[in-house]
Amino acid sequence: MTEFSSYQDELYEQGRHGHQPPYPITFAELEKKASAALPPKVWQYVAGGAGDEHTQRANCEAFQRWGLYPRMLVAPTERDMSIELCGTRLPSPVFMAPVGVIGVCAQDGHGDIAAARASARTGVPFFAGTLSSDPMEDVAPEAGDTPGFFQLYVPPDRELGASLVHRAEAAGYRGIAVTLDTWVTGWRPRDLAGSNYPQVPSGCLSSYTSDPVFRARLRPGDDPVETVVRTLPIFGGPFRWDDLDWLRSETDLPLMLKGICHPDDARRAKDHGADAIYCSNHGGRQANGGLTALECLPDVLEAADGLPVLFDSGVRTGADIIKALALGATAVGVGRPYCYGLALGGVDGIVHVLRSLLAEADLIMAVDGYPTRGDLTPRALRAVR
Ligand code: FMN
Repeated sequence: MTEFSSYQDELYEQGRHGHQPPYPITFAELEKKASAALPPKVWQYVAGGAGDEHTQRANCEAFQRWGLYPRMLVAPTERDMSIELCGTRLPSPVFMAPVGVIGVCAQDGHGDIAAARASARTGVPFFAGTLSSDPMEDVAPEAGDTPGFFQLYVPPDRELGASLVHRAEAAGYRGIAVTLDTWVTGWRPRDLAGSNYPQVPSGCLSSYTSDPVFRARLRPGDDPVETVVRTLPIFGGPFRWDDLDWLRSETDLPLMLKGICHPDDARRAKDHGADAIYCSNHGGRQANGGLTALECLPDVLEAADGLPVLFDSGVRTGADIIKALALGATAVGVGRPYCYGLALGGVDGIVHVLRSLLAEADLIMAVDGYPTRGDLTPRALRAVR
């Protein structure tokens, strides 16, 4: 059992020796400092969302409409947040969501490696992205004993898609999240205003440029990065139900479908052999539809009918994590918070962000009297106006 609350003790102990916390404690401060630390185009790409960003803001605000009941006379001195996800035991239900440009959020341009190292240090798994600064094979071992997962954008070229999948298997990733909501890039005013596409993602094409199928197709003199940008929809292309059947036939790794928000899609995903549903609206980056991922979660959970349901979009605090778990999510992901930690402090910055989220979540379980993940049920929540 991991004592996540011990991070609080460490911070107070450092204070006794005259050291202030090296990185911000609140998300608001983290965001403010990251905006100053990142190059403007990278900042706009990471922080921005679709349309007027209503959905992106609403994702965060949705958590305020739930309140947690404190339960007294329980005082659990030990808490157990561990979970099982698709056959993999994890010390906590928190994960780092796939972030394609995480590579360029790091000062040295190797953010995927930094995320993997933070994963090794915290036990928080990460999803290596198809869009990565370092090839997936170089990233995987950096996570040490912490299991990692691979996020797949499916290129229209199936031979290339199959190659990415088989490389992920060989590299030891424990599952594949196929991203469904980004087959075309959403309307992103911040990037449009700065003509900022595909400059930022093009720093993260090494899983394509290192791919043997891709390389075999290069002609003498072709520049690999140029060729990807010219010939591939770098976020994948149209992906439909029969494509899913093809993908299912290519791998025995657990398949998680990322971007499912409608219960009918969750039901159909199960029929098509998905191993997990990943309820997300891409942090409001893709379609400014107004419906938050959290609002979609209960119906998706019901339709998933026992399949694990991963969740992300708008999680900013330990309290948000606990609320998503109480609604029924199997595991809860963060996106922008760890990007900002990386921007400020590299591996240490990510570790700080993850340990802070876990410590807050753990302390809420302590104070509110929920000893285990299993005690967090919808009965722990009340809807508030
Ligand atoms: N999701 C993917 O499935 N693949 C990606 O390549 C990807 N790139 C992202 C890049 C950035 C800069 C951000 C912020 C998110 C990206 N996402 C990607 C979405 C995240 O996986 C996740 O769904 C989202 O960030 C969660 O919302 P949050 O940022 O509010 O925590």
